[in-house]
Amino acid sequence: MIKKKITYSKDSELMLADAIRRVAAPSRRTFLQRTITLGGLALLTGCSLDDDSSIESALGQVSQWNDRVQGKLFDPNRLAPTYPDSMITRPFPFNAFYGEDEVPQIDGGEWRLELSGMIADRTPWTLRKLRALPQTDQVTRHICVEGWSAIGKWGGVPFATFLKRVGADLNAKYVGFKCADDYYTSIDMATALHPQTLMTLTYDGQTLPAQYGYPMKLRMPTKLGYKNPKHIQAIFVTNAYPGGYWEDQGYNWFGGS
Ligand SMILES: Nc1nc2c(c(=O)[nH]1)N[C@H]1C(S)=C(S)[C@@H](COP(=O)(O)O)O[C@H]1N2
Ligand SMILES: [Mo]
Repeated sequence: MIKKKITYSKDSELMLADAIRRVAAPSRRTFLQRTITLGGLALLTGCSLDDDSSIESALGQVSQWNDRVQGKLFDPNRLAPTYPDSMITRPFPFNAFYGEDEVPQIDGGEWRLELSGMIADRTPWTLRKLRALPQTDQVTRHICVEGWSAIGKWGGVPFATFLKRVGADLNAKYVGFKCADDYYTSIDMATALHPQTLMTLTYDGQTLPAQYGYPMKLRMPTKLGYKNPKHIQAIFVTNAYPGGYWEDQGYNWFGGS
């Protein structure tokens, strides 16, 4: 069999650079631009890439393949590094898809955590009830794909404790989150059950401040910043891929750190 050699013009190289800019997280762009060639991408995905949308879908396929590999490599018992209190970054950086003056102001007394999907007891939870569960805290590093990282101290309820308590189906694939600011994301069950995955109620020993996700955020030192939802309003357990705010715009779904 004679293989047709596909050659790519300067134009298609520009299309690739453009597609990478659209789908890749900022910190990965330079890396991808240096390592991915159109020929390589075509070989990986078995498609000839001659327009914008085929390039974008090929990059998406590589990202999904990356999700599966990260999922397989994830060791549910391996702990992320922890640090002494003296290494906490002060002040801790704020980040969201909007500015700090637009942080949602939530009334903790009125707030209810809604549960749905593959969960036996879907009764909504109050903040008071969450605070009555056994609490723990940890000092870990938060890594944001926008190019910064910082060490912080988060306290709250191990998510595994909560999921077992409400009778979540621990064999389901995904746990999804809906937030008060229209942010949403989802994680794999193995990470949900990881011992350092925390339903966070405090920051540095104080009630979680508004800008860091009051009344409750999910903190996972095994995942990148965008996978850590703040101001959580609803949690659901499902086998149907739920995506996420940045993930649906091309960020890698697994998002391991
Ligand atoms: N609800 C909500 N959660 C969110 C975000 C957001 O915009 N809204 N941004 C994510 C991103 S990209 C980062 S880096 C962290 C920032 O958390 P911090 O403000 O505690 O540093 O929150 C994550 N969780
Ligand atoms: Mo981020």
